[in-house]
Amino acid sequence: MTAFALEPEDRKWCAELRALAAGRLRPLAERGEPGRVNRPLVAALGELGLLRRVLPAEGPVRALDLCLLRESLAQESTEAETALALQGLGTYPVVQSGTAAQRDRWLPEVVAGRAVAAFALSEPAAGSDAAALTLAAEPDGPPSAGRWRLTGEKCWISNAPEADFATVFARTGGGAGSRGITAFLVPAGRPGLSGTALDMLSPHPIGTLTFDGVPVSRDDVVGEVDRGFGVAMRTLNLFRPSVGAFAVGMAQAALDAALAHTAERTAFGGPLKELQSVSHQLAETATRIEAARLLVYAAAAAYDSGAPDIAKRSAMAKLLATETAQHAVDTAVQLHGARALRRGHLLEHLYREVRAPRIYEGATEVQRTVIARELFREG
Ligand code: COS
Repeated sequence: MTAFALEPEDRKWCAELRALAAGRLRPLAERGEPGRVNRPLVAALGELGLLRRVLPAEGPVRALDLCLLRESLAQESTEAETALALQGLGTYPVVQSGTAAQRDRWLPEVVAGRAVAAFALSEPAAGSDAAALTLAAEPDGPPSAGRWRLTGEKCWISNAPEADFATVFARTGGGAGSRGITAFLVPAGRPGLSGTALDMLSPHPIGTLTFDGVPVSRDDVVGEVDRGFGVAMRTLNLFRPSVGAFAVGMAQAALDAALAHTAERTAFGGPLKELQSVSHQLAETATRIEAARLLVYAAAAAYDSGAPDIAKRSAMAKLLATETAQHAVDTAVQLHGARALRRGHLLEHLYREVRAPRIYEGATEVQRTVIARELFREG
């Protein structure tokens, strides 16, 4: 990729992805139950080789691939997009910091679409302030035994409680705040682990996980004891631009719908698009989407080249793209009028989908904090 454009083969791949999403994935998504894990859809993402592209067997995860996948799928099926992204988010900590045994056990299952992953960081009293989490990992026996029991609750966890495993961040207590947190790979079915599905505005599966003395051992530790906060933050550095890509995909779908509608719908003696108040809104929206897309691609390319300022770029990309998508979808709804609010309309769906990304993986306000801190640190 140059600074300003995708390579022709990337553009071709995106077109293929959109066709796959429309032809193969959307029908499966439509048969799913809102708010529940759609296992046939996850299996299809595996069979089509898309999960392998997110989590390659060899070499690093490529942020630009992840972004192009998310943007392209989002244009045709947000359910397929999010199912793919959540496999990556829950599994990437293991790819990045896990042991060979953990990777051998779970990666083949995840990329085949047979195992469903979750990323369990947020708690009822620790969302934006992730370092305030209190899920307790209490020693179970002498320190040399390397065993703990997890007690507490995780909340607003995508794919919970149905996921087959979760990367869980718990307080082992070696230090205060971000210093005493450890990441554990916790498979479903461990004694004391339960959870409930939450009925949310956002259409994808989200739930709670309750830990009542759940046993974990040093074999389950992802990375180092007391160094789990870094595992979470490095995961978010990769995934935040890709949330931006998801948002860009939704924004583009909304703009496409608005272009088609305003060309076809007549009012006041002609097509809506001939009203300058309409065409200027479309022009403004398209310009903002293009700016967001470029920032997402730039952040992804910076990630892939190992740039030092990735936390800042990643935050900027997520911030601009998710806020832009909210504006784009809202504008498209307004240009469509009441028909867009009818349950089942594409824009009614996007209106629900577009809200959560401004909150999850770091709310817009958190991204501003990250950016400001980096600016002062650089200064
Ligand atoms: N990349 C790599 N390392 C990072 C990092 C990043 N983006 N952000 C923080 N760190 C590291 C710091 O370098 C520091 O390391 P040391 O302990 O080795 O010095 C450590 O993490 C603590 O950093 P900091 O003091 O900045 O942490 P804070 O508690 O102030 O928290 C924010 C920082 C607000 C940025 C963090 O809590 C956050 O990202 N919150 C949002 C959480 C989120 O996205 N939740 C969504 C869950 S997924 S839906």
